Amino acid sequence: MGLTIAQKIIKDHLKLDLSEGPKLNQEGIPLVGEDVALKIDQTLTQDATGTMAYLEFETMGIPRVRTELSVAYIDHNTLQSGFENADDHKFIQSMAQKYGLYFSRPGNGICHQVHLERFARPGGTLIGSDSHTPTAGGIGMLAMGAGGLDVAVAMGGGAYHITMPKMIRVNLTGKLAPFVTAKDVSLEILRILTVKGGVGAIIEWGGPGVKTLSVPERATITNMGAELGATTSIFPSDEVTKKFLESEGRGDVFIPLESDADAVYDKIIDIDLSALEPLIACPHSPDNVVKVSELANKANADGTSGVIVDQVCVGSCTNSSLYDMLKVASLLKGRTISKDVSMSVSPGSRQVLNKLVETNALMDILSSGARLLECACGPCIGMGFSPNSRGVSLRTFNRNFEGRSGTKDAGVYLVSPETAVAAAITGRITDPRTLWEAGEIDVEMPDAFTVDDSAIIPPLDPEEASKTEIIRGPNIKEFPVGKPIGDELVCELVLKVGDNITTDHIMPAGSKILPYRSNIPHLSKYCFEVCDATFSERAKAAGSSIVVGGLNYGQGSSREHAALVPLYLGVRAVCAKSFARIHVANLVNAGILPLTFEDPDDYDRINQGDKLRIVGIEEGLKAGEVLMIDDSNGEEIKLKTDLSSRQQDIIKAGGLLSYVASN
Ligand code: MIC
Ligand code: SF4
Repeated sequence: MGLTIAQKIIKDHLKLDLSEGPKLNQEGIPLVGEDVALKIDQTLTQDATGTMAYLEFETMGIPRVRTELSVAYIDHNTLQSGFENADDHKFIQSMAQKYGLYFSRPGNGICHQVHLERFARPGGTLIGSDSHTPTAGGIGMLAMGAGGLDVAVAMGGGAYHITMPKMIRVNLTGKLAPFVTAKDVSLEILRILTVKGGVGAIIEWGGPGVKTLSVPERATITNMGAELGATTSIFPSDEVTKKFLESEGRGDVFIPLESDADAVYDKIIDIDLSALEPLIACPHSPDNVVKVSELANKANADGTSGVIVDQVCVGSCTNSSLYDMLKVASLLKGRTISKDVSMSVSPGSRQVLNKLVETNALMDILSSGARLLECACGPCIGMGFSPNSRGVSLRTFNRNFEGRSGTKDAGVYLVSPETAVAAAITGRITDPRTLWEAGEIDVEMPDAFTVDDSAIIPPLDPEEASKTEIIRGPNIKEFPVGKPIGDELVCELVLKVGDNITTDHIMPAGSKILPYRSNIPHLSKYCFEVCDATFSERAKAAGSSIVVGGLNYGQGSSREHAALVPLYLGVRAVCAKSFARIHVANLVNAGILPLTFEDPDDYDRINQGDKLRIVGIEEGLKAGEVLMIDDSNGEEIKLKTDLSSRQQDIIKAGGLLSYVASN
């Protein structure tokens, strides 16, 4: 039996504990569902999760990172409306200097875009404290999003543990038609699989259509694999990859990589690129996908058609490559955007911005009336440029969760750059194919990029590094540490929520809250604010509590704050119908017990405010089953605990930090 691309990389990076497994098949590949320890070649952090990750790394007492390379990026918290973010930047820079990391300065670009350009390599492993780390799968790297603590452990040379995923293959045939893009491929797979469809799987893209897609286009697709809940997504490494690496002056790291012809997949999906149309994800979920033409033809009260648009944003780690920006410039050339639309453009990196300047394409963007924003996440995470009240915002981004833009009642739609520009010009959702002829988009990609790494500070040599003083601002507060779970938990059901709760619900972001990512007591005031503004106070008053959720609980971001803040507020367990991968790992790392209903209908038998008891935990962890007794009505409910033996030990120790300390 042949191997998939991901299986080949996993096989090369297995850290085998021969006494304890994992169970392997004949080809030496772990069986699906086994706990797999992987050697990690590279790590990345961004600033919104990085401050906490470095505080955690510091407690491990390791003198220098033990990876091939680790990079600390500043790209999320770049709006410095007080001292907090600037202090965190200085803290992270001093940590990078002391511990041997590269430091990418604020303004140098979004971590995923810069990493693809300057560091990612085919065949390697990467984890990042950001859920869109799989962007590097576009270059054939096995790249995964993880909680900050997992990244800290990997920086220290420790393994990264995943549950061995299933393999989903997407076969691409044909070629994208003009004005249909890689973003539409992402939206199509979201339409097919939904935001839960990738959980427990690696998505491998293959077939003859692959060679028609450039590396940045592939990266748009692997980037949005995060929205499917997939462990990661990956493309082969081929001639296109080689050319991209050469254009970055990094041809030496190229290796060819493809799946074997007889590789076995758990599921195969076929997509004919030629048959796709421009697509759009409607509020408030990335899988709420319809054809752009449907909304373009929708009748308005005034007799016109096309949903009226207030705001258009181009950028984010999904669509901010030079290719995307040149397309935008080409379509805006000689045109003016609608007077009723406010448009922002944020190039993904300084390399992209510099090229826009060199080629004069930036003039075409600016002359149209669009606003140029910094090379950073910006509006994608509510760091400025929030829409007007009840505004309709079309974004080339990857998430449109309620409230994420910073305006609770805004309606955010996800689109390609082409569809975004069409709406900016007409002021309505418009199918770009009705505005332009095929030949009208004129983009010439350079053979070589102008490489300028002056905003990336390389690691110091070990002696110099060890003299570095860590700079700590007053906003850095202690983070909570979990308690050993014990045999019985007595707790109040403080919050019962429905399906697809995102980490943006649990721990919102945005420009007002993000500066407090290293200040858990302050952050805690906003926990679950989107669902119930009284949550924080009630959880604190309850002392020991449990949260109950529906399917796919904790989807979205990798922020471990969505576990650390509930921990701080006294949450000891979360019981859901099912969990998203990174969040459940973060709960375990924090020492919060994740539980699932043996019978999902039992979700309806418990109510907010109930006094609950979870009993027999010590034995139950091993058996995979515990009993919950509702002391409010005497009901007994069977719950599952699907934890590897390592995770059981972490929970018993009261979280990963205590577990690492005792090992
Ligand atoms: C996001 O897109 O939600 C973020 C902000 O990049 C997060 C990380 C964070 O919350 O800091 C992510 O995707 O992991
Ligand atoms: Fe930044 Fe948005 Fe990408 Fe998250 S999804 S890394 S906030 S650009």
